[in-house]
Amino acid sequence: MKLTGAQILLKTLKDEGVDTIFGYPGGCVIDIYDELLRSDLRHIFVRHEQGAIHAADGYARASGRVGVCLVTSGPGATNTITGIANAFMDSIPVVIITGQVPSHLIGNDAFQEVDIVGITRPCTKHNYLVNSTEELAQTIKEAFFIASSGRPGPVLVDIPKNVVQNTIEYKAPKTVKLRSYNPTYNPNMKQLHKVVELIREAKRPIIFAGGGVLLSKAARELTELARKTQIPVTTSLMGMGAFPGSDPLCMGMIGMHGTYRANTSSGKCDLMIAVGVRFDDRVTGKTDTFTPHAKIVHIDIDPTSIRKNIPVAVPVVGDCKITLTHLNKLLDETDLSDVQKKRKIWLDQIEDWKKTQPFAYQQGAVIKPQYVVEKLYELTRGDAIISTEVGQNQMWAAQYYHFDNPQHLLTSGGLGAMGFGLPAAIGAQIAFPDKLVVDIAGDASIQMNIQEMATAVQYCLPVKIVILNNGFLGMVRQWQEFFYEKRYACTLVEHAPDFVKLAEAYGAVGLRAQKPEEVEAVLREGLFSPKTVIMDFVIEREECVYPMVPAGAPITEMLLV
Ligand SMILES: Cc1ncc(C[n+]2csc(CCOP(=O)(O)OP(=O)(O)O)c2C)c(N)n1
Repeated sequence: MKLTGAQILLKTLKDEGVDTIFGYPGGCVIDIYDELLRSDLRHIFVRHEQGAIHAADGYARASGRVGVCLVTSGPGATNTITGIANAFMDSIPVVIITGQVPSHLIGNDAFQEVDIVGITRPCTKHNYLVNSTEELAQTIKEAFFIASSGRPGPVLVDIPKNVVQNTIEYKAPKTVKLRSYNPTYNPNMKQLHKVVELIREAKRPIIFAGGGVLLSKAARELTELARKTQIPVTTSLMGMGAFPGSDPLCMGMIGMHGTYRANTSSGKCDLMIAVGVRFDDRVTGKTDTFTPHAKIVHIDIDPTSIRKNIPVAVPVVGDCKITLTHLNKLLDETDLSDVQKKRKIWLDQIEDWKKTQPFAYQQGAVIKPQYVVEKLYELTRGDAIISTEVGQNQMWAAQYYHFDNPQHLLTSGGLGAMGFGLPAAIGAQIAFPDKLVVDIAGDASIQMNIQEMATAVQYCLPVKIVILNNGFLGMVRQWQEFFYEKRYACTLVEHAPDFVKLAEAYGAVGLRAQKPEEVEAVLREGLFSPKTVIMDFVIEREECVYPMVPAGAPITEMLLV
C-alpha cells in the first residue's frame, strides 16, 4: 500500500489509539492538516501553541492516556517549550509533533527554521528528527512507547516537510525494543521484606505519596497499604487524590504550604515510606533537617530520582502499582494484629495537631478566597476535575478542595507555569465531556492564556473558570509582605480587563461576586450553566496563604496565621 508521510503519520497515531490532537497549523505542517480533513481524528484548534501543549497535557493528566499536540516549525515549535518543560517536570506523557523545514534546508537559517530538537533536548524525555519517510511510522511508535512507559514524559518528533510529502510503500512498524531503555517494573523482593520489617518496628511511621502513584494508577493499592498498617498519609501537591482527602488517616499536603500535622509529623516520624515522589525543594525545605529521626523507604520507577535529593535507607526501584501490590501481599502474610494499638499514641498526636492547628480563615465583610474554594467543594461534592493556575489560587485549591479521587487535580507542580489552568481544563473537558471541569485561577495567571476562551466556546466546552481576583500577583506580593518589608515592586495589577465583559466578548457567560453573600448564588448559576463561564470573585486583596515555610527553612518551622 502506497502512502504519503502525512497519511502514515495519521495512520500510526490512530493505531496508537489517539482520538484527539490539539494543534495549530502553519507552512511546515500544511500537508498534515490537509490529510486531517480526510481523517476521523479529532483536531482541536487552539489559539496559541502554548494552549495546545497544555491542553494535551491536561488531557493526559485527566485521562491517563498520551496527549498529542501538533504545531508548525519555528515559532509554532518554540511556543510549546514552556508546556514541554511543564510536562517534563511533572512526568506527563505527551507526544509533540513539530513540522520542520525540508531536509535540504536544515542548517540554512531557512524561513521558520529552529533546531527544536536541540532546544528541547534538556526538557524532553526523548526527541527525534525524522530523516526519511521510511523511518516515520517506527519513530512515532517509539515516541508513544517512551512517553508512556517507565517514568512518563514528553517526547518530541520533528518532521521535515519533505518527509510528510513523500510517498512510499507503507510497512507497519515493528514492536518497540530499545536496547538502552528498559524500565524496571518489578521490585526486588528482598528490599520489600526489609520494608515489611520496618513497618512492623515503626512507632511513628508516615507515608508520603506523590504524582508517581497517580501515574501508575496505584491509588487503590496505596489506600490499602495505609489502612491495613494504620499509617497516616501525606501527599505532595502532585500526589493529591492518591489517598482520599476525607479519610481520617489523610494528613493533607506536605511542604511550603502544607498542613501543620503533615509538616510536624515529618519532623518526628521514625519511618517515612515515600512512594512516587522526587523530594522537590518545596516539599523538603532545608534538606539536612528533613525527617531527622526517620528511616526513609523510597519506592520509585526512576532509579535516578532515588538519593538525588535526600538520603534513603531502603531504595526500591519499581512501578508503584506493582510494588505496592507485592508489599500488600507480604503484609497480608504478616501478623499486624497489634498495629492499631501500637500506632494509637502517634495517631492521637496527629489528630491533636489537626484540631489545634487546622487551616483557618475568618470570613468577614470581604470575600475570602478560602470560602470560595470551600463552597465550590461543597457544591460539587468534591467530584469536579479541578485545574489551577499558579500562585495563591493554586495553594488555596490544594488546601480547601479535598481531593478524594485520583486524576482530579491538574496543576503545574514542578514548573509552576502560570497560564496552565485554562488550556489544561480544556484538555480535561475534551477527555471527559460530561464531567464538571473547573479552573481555579488568579486574575494575573488567567490572562496568560486567556485567548483559549475562544477554543472553549468554539467547541462548546462547558469549562468553568473561578477567578480569585485580588488585583495582585498575589503569591509574589505575599513574599514581598513577609520577606521584603511590603515593598510591592510590580505586583499590583494596575490595569485588568473587566472579566465579565471579556467572557461575554468571547461568547461565554460572565458572572461576578463582590460580597460574601453573593458567592454561593454565583457559583450555583455558573456551575450549573451548560456554557463556558467565567466567575469573577473579588476577594480580600492582601490575604495570605498559611502555613508558610520560608524558602530553604526546615519544613517544621512554619509561619502560622
Ligand atoms: C509564567 C510565570 N511567570 C511568572 C511566575 C512567577 N509567579 C508565581 S505566582 C505569581 C503571581 C500569580 O498571580 P495570580 O495569577 O493573580 O495568582 P494569585 O497568586 O494572586 O492567586 C507569579 C508572577 C510564574 N509562576 N509563572
